[in-house]
Amino acid sequence: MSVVGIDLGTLNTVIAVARNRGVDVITNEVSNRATPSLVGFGPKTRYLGEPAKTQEISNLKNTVASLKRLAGRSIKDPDVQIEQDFVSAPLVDIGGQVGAKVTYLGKDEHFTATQLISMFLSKIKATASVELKLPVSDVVLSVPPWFTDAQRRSLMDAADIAGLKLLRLINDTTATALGYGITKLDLPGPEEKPRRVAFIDIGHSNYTCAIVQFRKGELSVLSTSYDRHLGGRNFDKALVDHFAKEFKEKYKIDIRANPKAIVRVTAGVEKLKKVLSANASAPLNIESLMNDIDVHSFLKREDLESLVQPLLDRITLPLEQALADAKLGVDDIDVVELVGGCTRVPSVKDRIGQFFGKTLSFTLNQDEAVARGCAFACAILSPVFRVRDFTVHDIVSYPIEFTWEQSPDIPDEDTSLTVFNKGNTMPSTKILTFYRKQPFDLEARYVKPDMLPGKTSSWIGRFSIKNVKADSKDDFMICKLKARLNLHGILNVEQGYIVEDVEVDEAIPESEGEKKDGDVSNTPLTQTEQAMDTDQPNGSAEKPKTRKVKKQIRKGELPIVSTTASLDQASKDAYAEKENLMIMEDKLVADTENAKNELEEHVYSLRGKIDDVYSEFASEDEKSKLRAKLDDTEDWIYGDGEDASKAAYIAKADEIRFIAGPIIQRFLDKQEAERQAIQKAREE
Ligand code: ATP
Ligand code: K
Ligand code: MG
Repeated sequence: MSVVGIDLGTLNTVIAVARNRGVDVITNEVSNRATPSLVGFGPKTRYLGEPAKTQEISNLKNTVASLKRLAGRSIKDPDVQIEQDFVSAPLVDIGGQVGAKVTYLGKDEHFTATQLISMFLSKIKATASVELKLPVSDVVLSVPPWFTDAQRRSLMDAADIAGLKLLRLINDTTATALGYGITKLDLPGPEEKPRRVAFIDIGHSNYTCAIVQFRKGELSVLSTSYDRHLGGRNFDKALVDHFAKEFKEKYKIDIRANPKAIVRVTAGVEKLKKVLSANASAPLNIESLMNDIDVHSFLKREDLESLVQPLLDRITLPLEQALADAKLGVDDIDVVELVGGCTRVPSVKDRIGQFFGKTLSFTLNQDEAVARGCAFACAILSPVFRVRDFTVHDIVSYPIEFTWEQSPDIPDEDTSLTVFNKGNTMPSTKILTFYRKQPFDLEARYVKPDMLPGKTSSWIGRFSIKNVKADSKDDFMICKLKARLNLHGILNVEQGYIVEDVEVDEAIPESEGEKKDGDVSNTPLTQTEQAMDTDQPNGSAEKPKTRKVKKQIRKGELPIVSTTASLDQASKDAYAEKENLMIMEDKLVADTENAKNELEEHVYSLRGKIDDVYSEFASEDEKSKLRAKLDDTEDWIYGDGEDASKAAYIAKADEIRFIAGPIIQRFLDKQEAERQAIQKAREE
């Protein structure tokens, strides 16, 4: 079983794998260490990853980018409108979820964002299993820390549809921090001052800062802040705008009116931007951009800096926010680690360096740190792998509350309670207590819609608690509900049960009078308590003193029916079936293409060898028959056989083999005879 971490980036996806020697990044079918996060659709097949990039310019209407940023979003969301600027296929509404409209196999098709991501993940899974020569199932996938419940559930469903077992959705910067911490041998001990590191990741679309505290064997995220719309693509856009204006004046062409030209200029400026990270000026040359016009220009680094000034001005805000949330000052930060492609821009580095007033650190691989961290996280969770113990305490990004209808029997009962607060540790479990005589519903939602991306709905889920009734004495049932913000950062009411009060003997604890952690309610009727994820150790060996106390004894389960943003099992199964069908169709197309290429190669190589190495092993008659067959086959490949089936190509190859086989055999027999003669001579 393999242990795989995936950084699903807006632009590029990186796959890392944990092996006994450590974590390695693996290469794809064209030996790249990152795969374009793109899916495309064609008349015969899908294009996933690299082929989608190769086909992009000629297939704009059917190519979908920004995959993860579409997860769990709605077409009405202004954020999705922003995304449409970066996605060449038209985005559409599919039953409340955003998706893309494409032409595939000659037909109009609508695919939801979840489906599109699952297609891409299927490809990543195949890439990994080819490289590892092992089936791939267990994975850890990264997400921006600001992803909501619905966005996370969309990714989980996508992984599920792709046949992946998602062991954890981990926040990008937390993965980076894990990769940093687990490989450091010099972290402070439990009594020493912890090491505090600011991790800053600026990628293609997204900017995150996390302040993380390290001690030997553990990390705690203290704060996370972000600008959800700041990354390399915004730099590219500023440059495209600049050149669009310039080309209009200089060449009288309007690239805005030509989607292909925009994409080519975007690719050109991305390259130019990278060159400017290491050089004072750089050229931009594009042949036949529009109306047969070649464009030539260049840019100086200071021109770039003035064009992106408004973007640079946004860099400090998240840093201030991160420090404020962590209640720290710049001097409390020991190390500032930068990752993500956009942190290579010198002016970006300058701004960050000025803010912290210290030398920036680049000890992590900027492109691969997130994927490597994911692979470590997967290794920690995988049953087949042993790694050094390392505990990760992440935090809650948005406050979550439960609401419910007031019980008819309890007139002064509160009807809402904030159960998880921003900055609380995650994962986390809280037990909620309700006194009820009839079934009831809980609704979970984000408390502050303003904090959420775009116009995301604050609704998280509805949980119907069944089988509640008055007990034998017509009294309330004491209902306990286990609400958990789990390892993936999603919320569930995982369990419900009833308890009864009874009197029991209890040992008197030594730490009397401590306030129970996590008790966030002051109402007597509805309250939460921090559940223990592990048992408390009992240090004392002496016979403990006891006293009579009221205790709650568990009396039976309460069924819960949950409605969340996750797909139901039937829909997931249907999507998985459809995905498998598409994988098979793609494979058949690829196999057919291979059979055709092999046939073509066979024709060319035989034609060369008839008059060369095979010449002395064939009669003139055989030679002319074979030549005629090869000519026929070639005509067929470029004529009727242009678009034939795999079986047809194989049949043609067999026909050739029927004539060429005996000739080749004679050649091989002679070679073998010579080899044996040499060996015999040597032995004598
Ligand atoms: P995100 O994290 O936002 O989802 P991502 O992980 O795909 O996206 P990265 O791979 O970290 O993004 O970074 C890609 C961005 O970094 C691109 O905009 C790319 O142009 C930019 N970039 C890469 N190398 C350089 C460089 N040398 N100079 C400037 N920019 C660069
Ligand atoms: K990446
Ligand atoms: Mg990234």
